[in-house]
Amino acid sequence: MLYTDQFVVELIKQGYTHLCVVPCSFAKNLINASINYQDKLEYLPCASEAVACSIAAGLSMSGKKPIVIVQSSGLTNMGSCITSLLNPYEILFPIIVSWRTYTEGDSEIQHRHLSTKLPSLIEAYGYKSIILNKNQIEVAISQIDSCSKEKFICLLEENTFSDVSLYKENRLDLSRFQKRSIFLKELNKSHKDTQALIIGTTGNTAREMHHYMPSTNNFYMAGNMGGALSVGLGAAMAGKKVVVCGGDAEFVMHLGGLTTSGRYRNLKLAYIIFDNESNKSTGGQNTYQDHLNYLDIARASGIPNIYEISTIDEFRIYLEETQDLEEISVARVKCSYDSMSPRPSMGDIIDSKRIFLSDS
Ligand SMILES: Cc1ncc(C[n+]2csc(CCOP(=O)(O)OP(=O)(O)O)c2C)c(N)n1
Repeated sequence: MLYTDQFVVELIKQGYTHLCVVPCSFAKNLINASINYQDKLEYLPCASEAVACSIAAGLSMSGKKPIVIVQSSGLTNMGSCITSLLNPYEILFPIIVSWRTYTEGDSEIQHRHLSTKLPSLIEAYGYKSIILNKNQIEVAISQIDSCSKEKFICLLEENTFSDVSLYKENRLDLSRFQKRSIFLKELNKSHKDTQALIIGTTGNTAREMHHYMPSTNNFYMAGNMGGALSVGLGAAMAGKKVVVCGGDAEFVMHLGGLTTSGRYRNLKLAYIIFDNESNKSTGGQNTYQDHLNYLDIARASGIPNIYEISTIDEFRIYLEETQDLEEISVARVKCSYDSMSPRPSMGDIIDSKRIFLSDS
């Protein structure tokens, strides 16, 4: 295992300037150390992997030394940037991709395909993959350095880095907000015995829905981060009444889903952004999105009904008011989170697709 703090100090010594990151739980310790050292090596939390790659390209062409850190599913989001920007312009910088694994029967079905195909995807992009050395920092650093000279992408395996906790000043205090599970239980009450289709976004939101919303018609979208609203838009256009449960990191990943939705106001589509200010699913890293006004963005995208919620009483009023609404709405619910989110089984995740075929 690599000693994480020493690894980051070594990156600073080698002159690296920026880490462009979309979090992954496999890279949690490296990301925590990067956040802790951000005064020396700028930590750049990015809305999507495509954004991370483009920012790094801009930095690199301007003489800086960025590194991109993403997870395997995020490498697909970077495809256009890699093939149509990095390749033709010969822009080289280190890209570290956490290699998500899969064992048969595992519920993390979103990682099944790339768990074996990742090296061939990398090859199709015109790169070779190298597995980041887990034992010797000098070797690992020289592998990272080699990515600026040749077309290599570094694969990060689980347990490569030693444990690192965020410094106190980098930890979020969400104690003044109610947990997301409290709101989900309320949603379960208000939507049980209805035909509404409830779509849960990638990560802990869908998992918690499985646990706290046993009486509703739920679709658990394990992967495709950022796509929940667009899936909901499709279902609503097919005539369904839909509630989409999203998150603050998920909201920004494919923001175009919101701008597209705004064009179609007369649909029974409610989008609830559970804003816990963090990527809870990948270790609780701050999303650093204080600068965003989620509801102003929704309004400016053409969404006619907007709700700001931070208590369970406000949530109950919102649920009552929107019960028979036949227009798109967006609600932002300020919340904290439960420390544990039990996973649904693989069968429950895959079977949840049949909800789309039931009458509504
Ligand atoms: C394309 C892609 N990039 C990164 C991830 C890893 N990932 C899974 S959930 C998640 C964070 C989601 O954050 P948010 O939507 O705020 O919900 P929360 O985790 O707080 O429940 C991330 C980064 C992913 N699944 N897919």
